[in-house]
Amino acid sequence: PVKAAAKTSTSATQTTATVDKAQVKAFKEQVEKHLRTTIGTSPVKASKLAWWQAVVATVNEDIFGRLTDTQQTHAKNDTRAVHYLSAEFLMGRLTINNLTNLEKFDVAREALKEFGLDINEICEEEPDMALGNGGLGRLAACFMDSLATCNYPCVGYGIHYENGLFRQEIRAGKQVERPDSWREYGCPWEACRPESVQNIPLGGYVEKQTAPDGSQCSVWHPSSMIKGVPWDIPVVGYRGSSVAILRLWESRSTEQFNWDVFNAGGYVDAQAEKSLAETISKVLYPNDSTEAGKELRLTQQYFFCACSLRDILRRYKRSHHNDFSEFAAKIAIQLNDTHPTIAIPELMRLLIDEEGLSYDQAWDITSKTFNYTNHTLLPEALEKWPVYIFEKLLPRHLELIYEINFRFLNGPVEAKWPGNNEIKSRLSIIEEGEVRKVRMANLCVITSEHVNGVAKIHSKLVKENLFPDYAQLWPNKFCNVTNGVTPRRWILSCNRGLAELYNDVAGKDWPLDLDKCEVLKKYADKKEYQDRFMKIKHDNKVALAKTIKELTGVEVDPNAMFDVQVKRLHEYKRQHLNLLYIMSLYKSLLEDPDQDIVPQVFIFGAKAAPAYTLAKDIIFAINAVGEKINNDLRIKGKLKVVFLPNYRVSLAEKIIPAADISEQISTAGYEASGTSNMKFSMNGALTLGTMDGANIEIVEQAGIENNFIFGLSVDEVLELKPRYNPWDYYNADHDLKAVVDWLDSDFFTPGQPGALSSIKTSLLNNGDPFLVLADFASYKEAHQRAQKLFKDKAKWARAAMINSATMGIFSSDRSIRDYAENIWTLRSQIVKK
Ligand code: NBX
Repeated sequence: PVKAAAKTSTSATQTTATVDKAQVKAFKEQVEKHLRTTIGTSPVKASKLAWWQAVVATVNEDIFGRLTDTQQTHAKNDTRAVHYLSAEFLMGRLTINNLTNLEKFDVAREALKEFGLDINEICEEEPDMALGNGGLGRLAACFMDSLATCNYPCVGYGIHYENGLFRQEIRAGKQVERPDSWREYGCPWEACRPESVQNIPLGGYVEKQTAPDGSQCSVWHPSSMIKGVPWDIPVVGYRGSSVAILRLWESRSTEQFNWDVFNAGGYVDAQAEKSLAETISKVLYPNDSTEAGKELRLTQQYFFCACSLRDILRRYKRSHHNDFSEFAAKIAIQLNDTHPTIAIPELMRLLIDEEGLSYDQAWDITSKTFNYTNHTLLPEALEKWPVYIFEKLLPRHLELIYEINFRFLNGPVEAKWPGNNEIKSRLSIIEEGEVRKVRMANLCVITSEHVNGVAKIHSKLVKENLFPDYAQLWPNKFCNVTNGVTPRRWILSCNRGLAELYNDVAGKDWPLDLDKCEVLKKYADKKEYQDRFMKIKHDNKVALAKTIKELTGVEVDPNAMFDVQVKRLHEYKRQHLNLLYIMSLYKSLLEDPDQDIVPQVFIFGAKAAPAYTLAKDIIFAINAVGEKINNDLRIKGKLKVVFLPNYRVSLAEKIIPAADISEQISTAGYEASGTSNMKFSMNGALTLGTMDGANIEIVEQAGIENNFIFGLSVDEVLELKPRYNPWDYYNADHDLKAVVDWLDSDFFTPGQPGALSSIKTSLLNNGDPFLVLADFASYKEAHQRAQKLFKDKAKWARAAMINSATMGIFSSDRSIRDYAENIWTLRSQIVKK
């Protein structure tokens, strides 16, 4: 049984809106009905988990009706639809978001209050759906919200991982990974769809056959079959517009699975292989920037693409039978990075081998269907699969890839650059060498109608630096769609105080048209509004301070400046630059404890890929430095450093609304876009960052004078890089030298000298690949500007308000409309009730 909540949790999440009594009563009755008849308990006995499940069952009653309406409307009109293929969807929790989008949050809150329950506490029972690593996966989730809200016919396709991104624990300052079994007790949002199960062939060999007319054809004899079971998660558009579907595939073994082995008496072997089939959707690979080249990973990619394409073909054939002439007019497929690239040869194979089309017909359709979004320029992140893995798993697909490549090199490339073998080897899908490899990005570019980057600067670099030869061949193929984030989750649901302020100044439609928020600029000089804005921020900081205390035991002062860096841990994101600055600040405080500095709390959250040793060392260093600083009485609490374990979507929702400073400090040219930068700015944090990714567009909107920009530009980085020597910076800057050397001592790790040395080694002996030392002085200076402004409450409030007010273009609705207009040529469809 759940005790009555002493008081409803934080003031930051309260609204004063009056709530319709009859609706509250009805919601209450529904929850109680579900508690008894769906969950099988009663109000006196129910655990918090049971209450949450009953709330979900109640909300689902609303959702499923709208889902049917949406699907019927689209089927009736035979609408063109986009199919968003992504190996990751980082959905987070759905309850508050769905209630918000159905405009039932206040009703639900009041109803639960009448049971003596706090809605926020009940919703804490929901596990995060963490089926993604970071920005790329979260972008897919924001896009689903916008697709549904803007009424675009769509399906999201992905993998139903049994285990999402690992749960991070911090033990003795170090990251420890634990499995994340998010649906151990079932997920009440999802529905299994046995009627749409698919069987996917794998392995085996290709037999060449000669047809009676003398032509050659290939027959694939796979060695096994895997069953793909779809799970549907409804995605509710804001104000109940349409309900989109996210369909995630779970792998199971089929009865056919290695039947031969089974019959030959290999009972045990067959069972072992059965578990192999079920391994495919077991776990999300936790790397956010490198490809290990693992067979299982390629199998995952192929598995979900093959299931999704069969699903798409099945639906197409329902209204078009075997006439494929309309296929490209009805179906757009977006590839979220190269992870679903194998869908390209799979569509070719289905059309040729299963549907009987010619190669040319199949290519014509395929090359009009796909589009590709690039999310990274990091060379180590560009997927390349050894040819021998393809030979083993997907021999027929390899054959088709060779054919696509042959026709490309001898067609357009030969026509443009006759006899130029150097260009051919650069543009080839196959990389020659000791281990021959398939370059997935090349296959994407060759096949896709459009290739886009995710921020202006990134798209420019994709075109000019990553694919310059392709850009010469097809200049119009390359375009930009700047990322966005959904204001429903990232303002309305997570910052109710700010949402109410916008309701008051901009009217209630701002979540559908974020440009409306710009009116707040008019109030940015008015004390009354500045006070209100900063009171909202303060309340959010009080709430976060409580969370920090619960999670880390560290006490922080909500009046201090909250400086936040939350994102995956990577050298290019430069958490260690932040750390070096904190150390230098600490050092100066030790030298002069009475100096008048702004009290500051540095807040970190970051997961490191389990095999990324230096990233893990940086996490350890942040914790070690924090431990020392937080317990040093000499500095009188002026400085605190906290590392919040297990950073994830639901934690971001608590952190972002409470930030004063948003650290976006990647080496210019390396962060494709960034998306938390947008969320922070919307919630009134000032960006302290480099001219990289979407930071550039953020300051274009909010004004460079309202943010703290520092460091080398993209051009300066490109110019410096070849002649860069970190020792020059180290030797020239006393302060920098002192903090770098500090890493070598045992000052922060008593009894363990050298425990932080790997960071120094990477900065000096390994060449400091991300120019941390080159940007240090400029970074320090930006922090000084930030401190100075923070002391002037009115000026700070004004800058924060202008940031929040000018983020309209970073609504993911704008991004989705850009895709719909420029890439998918997709029209929205009003759903009939
Ligand atoms: O995609 C991120 C970029 O780093 C961000 O700059 C960008 O804003 C965001 C959305 O466009 N990339 C990213 O998150 N990549 C991955 O998570 C990833 C996952 C698996 C993998 C490679 C990269 N094999």
